[in-house]
Amino acid sequence: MSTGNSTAEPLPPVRDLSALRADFPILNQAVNGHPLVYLDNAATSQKPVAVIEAMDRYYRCDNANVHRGIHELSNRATATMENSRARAARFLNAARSSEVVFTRGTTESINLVAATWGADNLRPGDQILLTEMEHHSNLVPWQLVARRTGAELVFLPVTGDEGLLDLARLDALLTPRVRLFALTHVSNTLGTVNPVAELCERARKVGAVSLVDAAQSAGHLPLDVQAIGCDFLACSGHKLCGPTGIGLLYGRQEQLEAMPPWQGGGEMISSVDFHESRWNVVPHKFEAGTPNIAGSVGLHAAFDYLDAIGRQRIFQHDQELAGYAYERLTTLSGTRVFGPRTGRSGVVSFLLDDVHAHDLVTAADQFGVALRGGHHCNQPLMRKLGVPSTARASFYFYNTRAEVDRLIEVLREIRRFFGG
Ligand code: 7TS
Repeated sequence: MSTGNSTAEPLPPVRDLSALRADFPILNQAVNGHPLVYLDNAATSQKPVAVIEAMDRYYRCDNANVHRGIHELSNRATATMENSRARAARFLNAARSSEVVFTRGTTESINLVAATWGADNLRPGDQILLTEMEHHSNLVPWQLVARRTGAELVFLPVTGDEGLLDLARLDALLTPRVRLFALTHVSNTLGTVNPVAELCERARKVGAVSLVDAAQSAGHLPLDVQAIGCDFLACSGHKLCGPTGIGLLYGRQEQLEAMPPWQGGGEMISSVDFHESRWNVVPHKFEAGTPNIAGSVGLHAAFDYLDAIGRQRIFQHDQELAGYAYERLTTLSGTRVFGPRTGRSGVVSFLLDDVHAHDLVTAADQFGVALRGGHHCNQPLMRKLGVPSTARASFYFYNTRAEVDRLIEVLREIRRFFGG
């Protein structure tokens, strides 16, 4: 299936998701003499032909700068980009296109909110509530703004290896001193899926603004910002079959309108004088300079591609594969598997005997199996778990049970090699 537009083709039945592998040319190669088994999807997903070709077509036929010219190509590029924005709004079920800001990705989206909303609203004594499972992208920007404003960071704990949020502690921590509750939807290390709608509602009840880091969820499960009820949501295109260098910030219209601009430059202004300027309307107020137009085209194609499959089906597939991997890993003696046993996303972190995660991942690469080893930008969480790093397998809809079997086979080899 290669869908470059929103007219969905007939869907293959769930059991045939592996047929979609044909849409991903990169998967069909040998690495170190073995068929590639790509299990590093939490870092970045692979790209289907539909996305690659849409960007290629844009550069061949329509490329020009946006919102400037009055010539044909410029008008086409502008319409293309604004169409992508409308498509993104539909993908997130935002009420309006103007609630979608194009950014470089999740990291930039969160930094934008911290630097604008945060600097404008936080005062000494205010609290920012985060969780212990946040990626550095949803931690360090808040540390920076806390230092500037005198606000304080507080953390909702994680319950050890099982990796759930300790919701029994929420009432004590989510007090009216909390101005913002920022949390991840899906943990990139533990695979935990957090109940974000319930948590955003709890935030609202104490008058706190909420931000959801959807980097690991947007391409993996149905997402509806209105149902979640968040003020902000951030995600990256490259983790959901789209290109690198583009992502989204969803912000409720009232929030975006009340926020000061972030970067200054072309496009974000309505008029400029030598000493002062007036700002453009939302969302352009937050999009200084020439945007990633080709990226928005690829992102549009990725949204169409994923929705033609159906995110509920992708979630179901992720859960089945991760559940299977979890069970098989726990049957290997000497493995420690992190995160919840059930209801998890397609991310499984583990350790094998005394083999260091980096050695394990380097050895797996010799067998063509791409894993990730390290702290996964979760250093405080690693400290809490009492480990320097973990190995991580992360799945997407094009991965198969046979690939999980191959992973287990390779891990057995590695253990033999390291004398386990
Ligand atoms: N938030 C979460 C939960 C993430 O997993 C990541 C990236 C980010 C934010 C940052 O996304 P970016 O696109 O702005 O870089 N996570 C990972 C990972 O787990 N391995 O590599 C990148």
